Amino acid sequence: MAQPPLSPAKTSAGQGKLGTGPNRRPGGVRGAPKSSPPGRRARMSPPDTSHLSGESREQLRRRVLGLIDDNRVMIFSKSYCPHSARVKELFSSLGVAFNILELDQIDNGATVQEVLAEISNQRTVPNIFVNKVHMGGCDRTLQAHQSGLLQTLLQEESHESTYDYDLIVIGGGSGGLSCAKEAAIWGKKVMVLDFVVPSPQGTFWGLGGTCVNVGCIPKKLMHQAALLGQALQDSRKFGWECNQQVKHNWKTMIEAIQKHIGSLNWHYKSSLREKAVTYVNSYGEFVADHKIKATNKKGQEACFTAANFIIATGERPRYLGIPGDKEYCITSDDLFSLRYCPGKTLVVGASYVALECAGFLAGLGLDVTVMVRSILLRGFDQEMAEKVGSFMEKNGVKFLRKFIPVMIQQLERGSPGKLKVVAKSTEGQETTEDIYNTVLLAIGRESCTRKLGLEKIGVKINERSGKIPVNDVEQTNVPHIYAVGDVLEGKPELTPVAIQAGKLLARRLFAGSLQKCDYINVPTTVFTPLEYGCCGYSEERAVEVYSKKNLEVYHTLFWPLEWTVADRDNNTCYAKIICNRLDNDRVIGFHIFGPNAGEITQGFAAAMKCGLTKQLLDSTIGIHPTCGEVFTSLEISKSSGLDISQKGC
Ligand code: FAD
Ligand code: NA7
Repeated sequence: MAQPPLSPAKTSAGQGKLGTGPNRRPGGVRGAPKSSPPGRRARMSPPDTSHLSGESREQLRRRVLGLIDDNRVMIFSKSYCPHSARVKELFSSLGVAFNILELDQIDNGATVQEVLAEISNQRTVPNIFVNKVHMGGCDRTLQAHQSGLLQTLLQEESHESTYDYDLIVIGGGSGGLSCAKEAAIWGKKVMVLDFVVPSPQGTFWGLGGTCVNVGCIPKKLMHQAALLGQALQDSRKFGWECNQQVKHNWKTMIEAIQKHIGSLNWHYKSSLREKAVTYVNSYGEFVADHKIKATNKKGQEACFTAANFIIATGERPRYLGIPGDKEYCITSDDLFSLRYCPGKTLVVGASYVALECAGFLAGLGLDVTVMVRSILLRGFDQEMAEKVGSFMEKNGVKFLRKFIPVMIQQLERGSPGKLKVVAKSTEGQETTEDIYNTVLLAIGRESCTRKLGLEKIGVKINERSGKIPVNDVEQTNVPHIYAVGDVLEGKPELTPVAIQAGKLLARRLFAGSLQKCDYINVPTTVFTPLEYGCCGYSEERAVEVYSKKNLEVYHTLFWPLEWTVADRDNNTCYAKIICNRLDNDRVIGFHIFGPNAGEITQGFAAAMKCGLTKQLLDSTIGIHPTCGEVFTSLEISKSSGLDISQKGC
């Protein structure tokens, strides 16, 4: 439905100029109305939209944003409101022209008020914006006048119109794309630069970043491939007769997974196009404060400027720095599109990428060894980590503990070839040699921040880790440069975290929102053959923070119903919660090792956000027969020392 534009009363030249604080709305909303005489009332004559669809409300929101963007001083007011009158007097006394929209004098004033609440977190009037900065109401504007902030804001000149873009995002992965798309929704002119530097083995991929191409998505699909193998075995006990030899075809799996990834790459490109985000397949490097050089794969260079930048360049796998590693080893960047079955595989590393890959490769029937430098799953609850390890060991994965590789030598070329791996003990002089078809390095990841030209513009990084420190609004030490996702120092390296941080950042920058990304109690799951899901503190960390005497840990082993007929072990799956006695037995740590742990953990994470306590868990009625119900009947505390083993069903 066509709607007449809002008609703001434009006062002075006032193309807003903004800085980059979280409340600012730099850049103009394209297509928004232009100037009208000083001091005039903004006309707003659209029909009442309160009954209309979300899309029409979205149009209204854009038009409200247009008023804010195009007017140096924009006052949303009610004609009878004494506070609004005071603010108008203030601007008049300063000789500053302003624009007013009297919400009581338009049909859809209530809806505009709701939209303003979404934009600015403020429902009341007057609601004042100066040079696109949300000032707040009467009191805050008067205070800003007293402190001189208001005058400073009024004096600012606009530079934004001189930039090519309102926002340039470097990195088209989980965080970058979410931020770019959200900024475009708010009418900003946005560019995304994304470029994949091929791995040392020559692997590269399309738009979407790590998660889509070489992370979560192919990993989970390969995990599923392995689970199906297990299900085939279980199925015989349930009466399925599949006498013929069942074998797995690596090439078929890879083709199917890559086809899915291809469709996701296409989807990402077209969703950028739909939102009018400019996508450039080039490598970005800062050359000046507001200027970036983009180099494409042919080496052609172009420069672009922007008011704001987001660094979302993620990480790439680390190498060992020993003879033969880059020549002969692969990493997760190569595994998911490997054209041939890797055969007998050595996985180096013991964190979640290593164990997940080892788990699904073994599940597909391969001979797999994991070389562990120290402990499994550093940073995770160690009791759970050992359970993950021993389950994998029982299911055919070999562990070579306290060894590190020192040399990789090619014995035979081929697909796969043969590699000799020499390793040495971390505890003594002992060395070992073995032959593998494939060596997969999963020894951590390095932030892609060192070739971004950050030193040229003064953005600080942690020199050791390459990570970027930011404040609680993801702003670096250079005010117009922000960062999200895996490049951030001290934040969880997970796709949903990057997505949430990117989206909220765009809303703060361009939509007047104040909501920050909450990095506390982020749930995660290790997709090993038997999944491990967790949220909140590990037991070790909880003890460090709260001390043992203030904690109660409840736990139990459990036997999933599906495992009974399948004759699988009745004392493998395990559930544990850690409760803070000083805080009403609040659940501060949630851990589950069992089938579908990822699905289970998600719901309990939401409950923890709502302040889940042991009592609330006890009063929750379970869903029978499920694994998740075990948390509604946890009776045995660890401190009691009582036996938790399962005798039967
Ligand atoms: P990325 O998604 O890595 O995107 C960064 C993009 O920037 C890349 O496309 C990169 O090529 C590009 N780039 C880098 N430098 C430049 C430059 N100078 N110019 C232009 N472009 C550049 N997370 C989960 O939540 N669940 C999981 O199950 C999970 N599994 C994983 C499994 C594996 C094997 C790995 C490696 C990771 C996994 N993760 C998982 C982590 C998840 O993938 C990351 O947390 C997420 O992708 C981070 O998003 P990002 O936007 O920070 O960076
Ligand atoms: P992590 O979580 O950084 O873990 C790295 C693992 O590799 C860990 O087990 C390390 O052992 C081990 N490691 C590190 N360096 C070496 C060397 N030189 N030799 C042998 N073993 C080594 O990395 P991931 O790849 O699992 O995951 C990184 C992120 O990527 C993760 O957060 C996901 O979001 C995706 P240590 O415990 O240090 O002895």
